[in-house]
Amino acid sequence: MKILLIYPYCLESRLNDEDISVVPQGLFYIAALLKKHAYDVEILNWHNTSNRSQDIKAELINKNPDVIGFSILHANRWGGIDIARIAKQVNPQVKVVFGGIGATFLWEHFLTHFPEVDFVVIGEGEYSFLNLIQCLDQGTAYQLDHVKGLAFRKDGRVRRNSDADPICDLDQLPVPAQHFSYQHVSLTRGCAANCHFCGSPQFWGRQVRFHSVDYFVEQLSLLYQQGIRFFYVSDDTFTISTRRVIEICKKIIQTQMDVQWAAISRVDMINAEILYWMRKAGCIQISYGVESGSEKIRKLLGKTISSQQIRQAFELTQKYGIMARAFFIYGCPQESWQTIEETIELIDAIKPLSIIFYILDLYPGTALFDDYKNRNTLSDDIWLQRIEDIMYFETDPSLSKDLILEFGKKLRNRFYEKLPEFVEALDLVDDPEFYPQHSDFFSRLALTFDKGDYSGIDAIAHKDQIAEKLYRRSLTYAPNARAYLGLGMLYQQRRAFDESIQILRAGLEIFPHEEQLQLCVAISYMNVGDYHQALGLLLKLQHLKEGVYFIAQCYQALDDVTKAELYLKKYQTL
Ligand code: B12
Ligand code: SF4
Repeated sequence: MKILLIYPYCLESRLNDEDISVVPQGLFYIAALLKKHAYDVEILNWHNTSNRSQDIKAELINKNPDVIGFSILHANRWGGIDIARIAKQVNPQVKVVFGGIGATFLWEHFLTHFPEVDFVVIGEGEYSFLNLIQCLDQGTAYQLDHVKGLAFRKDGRVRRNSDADPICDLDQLPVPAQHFSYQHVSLTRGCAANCHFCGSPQFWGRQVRFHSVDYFVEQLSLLYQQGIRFFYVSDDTFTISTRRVIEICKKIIQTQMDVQWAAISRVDMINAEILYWMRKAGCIQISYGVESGSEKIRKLLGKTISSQQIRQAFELTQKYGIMARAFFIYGCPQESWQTIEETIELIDAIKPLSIIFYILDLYPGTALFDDYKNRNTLSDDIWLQRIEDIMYFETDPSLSKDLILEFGKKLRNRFYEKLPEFVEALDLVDDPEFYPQHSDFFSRLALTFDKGDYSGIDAIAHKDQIAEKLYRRSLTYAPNARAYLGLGMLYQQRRAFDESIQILRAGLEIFPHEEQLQLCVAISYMNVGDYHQALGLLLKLQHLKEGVYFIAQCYQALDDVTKAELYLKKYQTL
């Protein structure tokens, strides 16, 4: 039996494509369990196949699956429907299963209106899907009634079996990294909080379940062996158990895994001890849901955190050289210029170095969506419209699209305007044990202004001066190849080649094998006309395409036409 697991495309493209381009972690768990039971299963990341129905058709003909499972969030449900339709045209016998958070809360809607959807797996998917596959494999239709967590059509009506029991011991699930490569990992399932805009509590339950520390670290090690060096820890609140997190951090340090990672937490679930260990073990960013500066709005959203907790968490996190990233939501019930001003005040107080601003969306499975449906006596038929989602402001006559856009503009501009001040105010813990980490922190932040996310934002003033200051701050803590390179390149851009050579040479004394430093200093030498010095360095970099290119340039400048042509030819074949 051939099983395809597909992550379908969303309707709209995003500013940050990364948000929608990653296969949900759950699909790896599901596939690993199927593999353990000797099923032929393949995962397809089709987040970018919108408008490519011919390719989709050809691929489905080629793969010829018996069952297709789609991972549905919400924004990608139409992608799932479109692909399912093509799959049914190709082979009317293929069984289509929808699963995931977006399928769970709209199971009845999908089974009522979309004949191409045969089954919906509700909630946590591993065992329900496996049981369904085993039934289909054995051809025992009557047993479908016994598959917990399954909804389907029977005798012309939609039917939902009893819910599946939550997997109490998450470690009984095979480690997906035995078969797959990915960067998103998690320790827990469930969230003890109950924010009204979030689907997690209803989907996973408010009882938090854990993988063991050993399972989690084994997963990291397997991925590390595959060459993965950066992880996204995707738990709703990774730090919910201080003991477990510290144990994990100690194991990462003991095993000398040279990794960096980002996590998600809550401002009321963080303390100095945990931050100490997280930073030591390579954590570089923690994202916190702050949502709004208005206490009134936070209350309406069910976000039970105080301004004091928010301030403390941001201060403490940044002290350890971890980027504290804030999630804010605007366009909320009772949003006004006054509440936007309160959000700005809070931003000024917590001085975050990164913010993601979202407009409040209403998702099935959330208290706010239920409230909207009840207020307007609506049914799930609203999702028959070919739209991704419904934004809260569209349901509230006191808010208009123009006003929301103005709010967003104001928030973003104010943040960018203040960002240089926030950078200036950074005050890291003065502990020599952390100096290498601090050095890494400042050089990475510098890079963000110099070449990364902030480099293209006009509203941020004096980016190259900020970057220079940060690279220099990095070097006050410890030597850092990224900082030397960054500074060397900044001087190059300013055509201050002698200074560039000086700084890059200093870097090369400490990091003699850093190829980018060698390449960069060679370019500076070329710019001051010292082609012999440049060649001396470049000839060691013949395995790099850029190296070969600049060797050709040097020979050309030195009038060695034969060698220049030789290297140019070599460059063209690389
Ligand atoms: C980490 C995370 C992200 C990460 C990465 C996600 C990833 N690709 O792994 C990033 C930052 C990229 C991200 C992006 C977005 N996210 Co997000 N994200 C999460 C978070 C915190 C954890 C997801 C996770 O790893 N869960 C653990 C794994 C094991 O579960 P899982 O993947 O859901 O799979 C299980 C089940 O869902 C089910 N299942 C899943 N697929 C399938 C398929 C089949 C066939 C079957 C049978 C079962 C099944 O079985 C799996 C195993 O039990 C969740 C909250 C949560 N706790 O669920 C929000 C959440 C899923 N995200 C949410 C949102 C809104 C978004 C964005 C739309 C944000 C934005 N505005 O751009 C984007 C876009 C995503 C998209 N394509 O639509 C919402 C979804 C609401 C909804 N109904 O759509 C959630 C629930 C948070 C919330 N505020 O409510 N997200
Ligand atoms: S927003 Fe975060 S804290 Fe709130 S319920 Fe969702 S996952 Fe939990």
